[in-house]
Amino acid sequence: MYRDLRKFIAEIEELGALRHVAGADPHLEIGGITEVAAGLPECPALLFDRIKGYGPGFRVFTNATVSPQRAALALGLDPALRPLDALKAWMTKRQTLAMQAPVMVKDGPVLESSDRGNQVDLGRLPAPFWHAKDGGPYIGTGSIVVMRDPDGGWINASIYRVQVHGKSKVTIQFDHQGRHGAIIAKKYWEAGKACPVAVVNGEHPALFIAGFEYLSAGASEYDFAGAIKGAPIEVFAGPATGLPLPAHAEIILEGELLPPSRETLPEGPFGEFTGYYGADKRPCPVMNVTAVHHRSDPILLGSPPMKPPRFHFGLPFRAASIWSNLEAAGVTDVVGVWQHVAQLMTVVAIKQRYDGHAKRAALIAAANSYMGRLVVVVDDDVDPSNLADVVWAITTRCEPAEQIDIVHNAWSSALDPRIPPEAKARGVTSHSKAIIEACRPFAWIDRFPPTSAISQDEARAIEDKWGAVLKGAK
Ligand SMILES: Cc1cc2nc3c(=O)[nH]c(=O)nc-3n(C[C@H](O)[C@H](O)[C@H](O)COP(=O)(O)O)c2cc1C
Ligand SMILES: [Mn+2]
Repeated sequence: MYRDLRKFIAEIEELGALRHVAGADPHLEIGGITEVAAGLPECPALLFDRIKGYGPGFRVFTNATVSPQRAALALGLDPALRPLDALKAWMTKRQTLAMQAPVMVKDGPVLESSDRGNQVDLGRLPAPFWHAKDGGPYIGTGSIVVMRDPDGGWINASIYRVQVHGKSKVTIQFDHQGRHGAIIAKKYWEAGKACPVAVVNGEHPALFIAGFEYLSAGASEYDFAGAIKGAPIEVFAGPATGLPLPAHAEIILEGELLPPSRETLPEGPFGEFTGYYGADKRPCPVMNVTAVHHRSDPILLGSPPMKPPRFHFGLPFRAASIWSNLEAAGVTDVVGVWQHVAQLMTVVAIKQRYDGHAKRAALIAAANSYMGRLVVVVDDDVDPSNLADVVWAITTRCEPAEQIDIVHNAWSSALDPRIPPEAKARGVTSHSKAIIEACRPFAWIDRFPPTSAISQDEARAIEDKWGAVLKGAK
């Protein structure tokens, strides 16, 4: 597998999916170009150079994994796989991953340039101002926040957004208090200490993916990334914090996260993955940055949230976990799970074997659908990754009066744009979910009118045999 982000970018270039952009403005233009590009059918990845106001060499890389092909590539899977096959391959691989603890090294390219103490000036790094109503520039949209649990000593390394506030201060935002980073920081604060912390940017894409996974407390995202990579992540001891930090990352900030009793700063608002500003500016923990390390000609990995269907990952990784949850719970005959609208809608495809099978699958999927109001179950002839097919199934196989259920007070978050402000003020972070059984009713499934469409298998065979002709080959 590729060694680091630079090698990953080189592989994308080989696939013809990289565009070089020169002269863009970090104030709204990089964000705008990124959003427009992510909406194009080919979703190109973008490498920005000669960024307005910065010297050549300081680069920003966006849309790294927004296409299914590049999400597969990042996992070391064949990018030519059909998206649902790629997700299934990941679901299967994920179940048997062998964790790999990082190895310590003495040095690394990220130490090519280091600033300490009052030399630190975050203004030298081109942190983009991504969306028009954002509260400021964000250096961390796809970066990993590293902390050590003071009790167990294990390392948490997951993604929380990082806003820049002047020369040497940033804020780190936890969506809710259950985030491992929030739990760890609180332990230091309750002991009257600041929490040593590092923000790692331009990390290996396997770590970017690991940083989004729901792992259990005590399980390090570093080990999970090593498992994906098939080789341990190489880390060195951060000179300012002693935290283990990836030697091949592009940019690393070290410092301490101050107890909120000492200082907070207003964070946000920030355009979120729902396509809204669901949460207003609010007080947020502050990181005092005491060291900045970066490679020569560093590449800042940016993964701004954008209006759906654009999403950080072109394969819906959380659908792979739900697929595993279904299998672990003993639900048989699941042929596919997918999420649309940037994970706000979950679809499960099953081959029905008994009455109640579809609802059993739906309830498990609904329980684990974060912020998603729609959960749909379809039959095995419907491709769950094809939204048009899913809507066709809903409109032809679902009698709303009989096959839609509403579950109340289910899992959402403070970022949900549809929870009324008064309810949010009362602490409401739940919503209702509609479970849509878009399957043929099991009791008379044999008498349901047959479909006139060719089967998915037939369609694939035709694509394999005639695809080149259909694409215009002579
Ligand atoms: C690009 C990106 C940005 C994210 N931003 C945040 C964020 O600002 N705050 C947050 O709490 N979670 C954010 N998340 C989600 C968390 O990274 C994710 O839920 C992770 O599993 C949390 O890790 P933890 O269990 O170690 O706390 C983001 C995810 C991605 C992919
Ligand atoms: Mn974690």
